[in-house]
Amino acid sequence: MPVETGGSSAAHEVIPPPLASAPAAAAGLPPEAGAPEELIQLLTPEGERVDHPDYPLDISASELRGLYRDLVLVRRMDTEAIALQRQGELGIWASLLGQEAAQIGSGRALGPQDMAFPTYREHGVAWCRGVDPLKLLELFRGVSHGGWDPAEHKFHLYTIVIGSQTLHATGYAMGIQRDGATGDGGEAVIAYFGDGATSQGDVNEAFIWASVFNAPVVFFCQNNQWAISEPLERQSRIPLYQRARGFGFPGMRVDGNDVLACLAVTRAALRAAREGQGPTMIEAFTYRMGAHTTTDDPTRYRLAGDLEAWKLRDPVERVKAYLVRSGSADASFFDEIDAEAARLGARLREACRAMPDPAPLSAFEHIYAGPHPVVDAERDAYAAYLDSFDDAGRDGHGAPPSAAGPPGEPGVPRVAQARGTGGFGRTGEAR
Ligand SMILES: Cc1ncc(C[n+]2csc(CCOP(=O)(O)OP(=O)(O)O)c2C)c(N)n1
Ligand SMILES: [Mg+2]
Repeated sequence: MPVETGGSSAAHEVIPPPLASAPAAAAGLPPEAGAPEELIQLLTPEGERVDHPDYPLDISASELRGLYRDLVLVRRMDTEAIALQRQGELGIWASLLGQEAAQIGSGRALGPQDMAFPTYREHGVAWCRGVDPLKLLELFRGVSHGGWDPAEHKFHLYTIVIGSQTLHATGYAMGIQRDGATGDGGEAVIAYFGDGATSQGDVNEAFIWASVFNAPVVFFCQNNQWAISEPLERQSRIPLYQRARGFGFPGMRVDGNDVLACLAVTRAALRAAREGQGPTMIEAFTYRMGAHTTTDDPTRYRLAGDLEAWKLRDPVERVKAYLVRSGSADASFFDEIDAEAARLGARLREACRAMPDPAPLSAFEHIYAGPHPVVDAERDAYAAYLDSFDDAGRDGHGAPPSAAGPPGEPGVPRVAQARGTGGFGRTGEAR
């Protein structure tokens, strides 16, 4: 049956369903998740532990409780960040709601020596790498250029350019391969990206380089079914994980809402990378429960019913159910975690509001490793603009810098005007 989507760019278009989709009802997933034998699951949506012959996982009750704590705390961080954005404290936020298990499972599979390359949504992985959530808020508040030291946390800066981090990760992986830093207990690399990113040239190039050079990199794709308003059907005619085979390395699909399956499969793929078996692609089959970012309104392009179905596959609730079912946690444990989440929320709210504004001219720092004439010209123009306010302000005719653009041609973006003062070629393009 053709499916009608209401996507902004595909309104009223009829899109046939993807090929090769056997029912996955046994795994509690929609038909497009594929046959149960192609979906790796260790914990069902009802919180029942199941075995998979290729991915045995021995996990203690205390480790399980630790994963639950991670899931709850990153969800709380995300909820606070959305609220802070709505209150005008953050410029924008990209929610991870629904993707907690994919991020915590894969993030906890990493060793301290491993290097991770995220997109802009990997708040759960950041948590696993020991990045203070406040550092993420700094970035989305626009008061820092990045927020954390990638070398200290072995967690690269967030990357907005879709898919480009897969090339960075592959290059890095080829580097550690040449340094002899892999091997037993050695380093491996993981690159995160979305379903939409798989259509990017960069990602396909990264796959080829990683494959032919046998680079120690795991490609972890969170298939959350949407690339802003573009549905998965617009990215691929086959399940995404099957793409890996065409590039010459293994791919597998894991229940992305199952933290145990994500942990076990990522561990195995990292081990293979360390041992010299080259790259693996993991497709974590999940769903973006919220908007693409706080600037987006998903009710314009998707059905409320889909959301309701995915709520039943919640990644946090199934771990809670299993903890209770297996007698691994009691009510006091859940109360403690809730109280810790409330404390985290309060700390984030207070500290976010108290963040000092950066000096305006610091926006021009760290653009290039050394001085650059275009940047120098832009900085000088902006400094002159800021200086102009003292006079204007004294005359009582000034407006605060945040409410007005610099003097110049009306209707021309500020950046283009600032560039214009330097007289460099790109000015023409910008105009
Ligand atoms: C090279 C590039 N093209 C377009 C965009 C605009 N853009 C931002 S997010 C996005 C969708 C990405 O979808 P997906 O890879 O599925 O990741 P998700 O946001 O769902 O996590 C697009 C097209 C961009 N940031 N970079
Ligand atoms: Mg997506």
